[in-house]
Amino acid sequence: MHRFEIPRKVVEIREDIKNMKIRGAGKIARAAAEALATATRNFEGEDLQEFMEYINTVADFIRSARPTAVSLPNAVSYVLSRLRRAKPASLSEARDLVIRTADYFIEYSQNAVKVIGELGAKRLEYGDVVMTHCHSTAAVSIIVTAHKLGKVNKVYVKETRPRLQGLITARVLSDAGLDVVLIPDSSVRYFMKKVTKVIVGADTVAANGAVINKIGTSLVALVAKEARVRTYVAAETYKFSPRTVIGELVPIEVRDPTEVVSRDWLKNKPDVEVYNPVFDVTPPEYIDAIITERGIIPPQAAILILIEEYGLSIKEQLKENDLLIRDDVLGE
Ligand code: RUB
Repeated sequence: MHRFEIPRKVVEIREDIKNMKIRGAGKIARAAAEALATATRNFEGEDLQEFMEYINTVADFIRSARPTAVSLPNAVSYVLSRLRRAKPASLSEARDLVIRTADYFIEYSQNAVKVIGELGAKRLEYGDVVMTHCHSTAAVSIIVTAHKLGKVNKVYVKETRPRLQGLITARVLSDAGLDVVLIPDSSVRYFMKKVTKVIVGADTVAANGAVINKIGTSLVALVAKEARVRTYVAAETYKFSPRTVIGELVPIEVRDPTEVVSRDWLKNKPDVEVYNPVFDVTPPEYIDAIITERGIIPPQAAILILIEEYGLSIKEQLKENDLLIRDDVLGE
């Protein structure tokens, strides 16, 4: 139960993230920033202290929508840590700051995806055939930019069970003029011999360069390594997880079994356990480079991005930025 009433629009944004109407780590981050701005516009009180408590309540509420993509808590902390550090003297100053910072984050994020497209396209060669997994806006940005440069024409898109995000990617890439082959997830090794580069997105990049992305990503990277095909990860820097520096593990979301089989099937076969983890971890050894808006880095350099962002005293920064894990935030 919250002390403050959460505005309806903010409740809707959280619901949309939870039920994946808003999905993909970048879009989730932008929606979180938007939720903070919306909540600020809807604040009806007149007291600064009360506003600070209110916005923290909204932040906790939004952060708990989905557990795996670190872009969600990072976006919230981006706005709130700046608010706290600015020590606003009045309510209107505080409101203005939240709205401006949230808008800035959204703009930064959109621009980052564009820059990643441009940098990533440089790594592709004329005649490359790409394989991708799930639907990543950042990965799509690279493929489409490379296509516009005449470098890539053909893409193998994995359907990505159980939620079939591959169908979104197939549609977007086909609309952009690429030759798209939609393939079942289980056929990745069959098709890898026709592929010259793998490009995927990320929900979270750990301090050691491991990448957490849609379940099945680690298998694509494994098969690509076997076939000596390079795997590139497209990830904005707000997908790097500061908490992993102090040994926190990235929680892997487990979703409802009805995403895998029908409710009737489950009812008829109650003795069968259906388990639906929706992300997996690709170790850094399977990744050739991570393409960020600040440059292309080997996965082992992930820690440098985190130090650049949070400084060397990461633990203190985590506390200040409210990014230390809090059980009450992840629970329902
Ligand atoms: C989406 C997914 C995407 C990353 C990156 O999972 O794994 O590859 O979030 O996407 P879900 P983007 O569909 O469960 O949210 O590059 O768009 O941020």
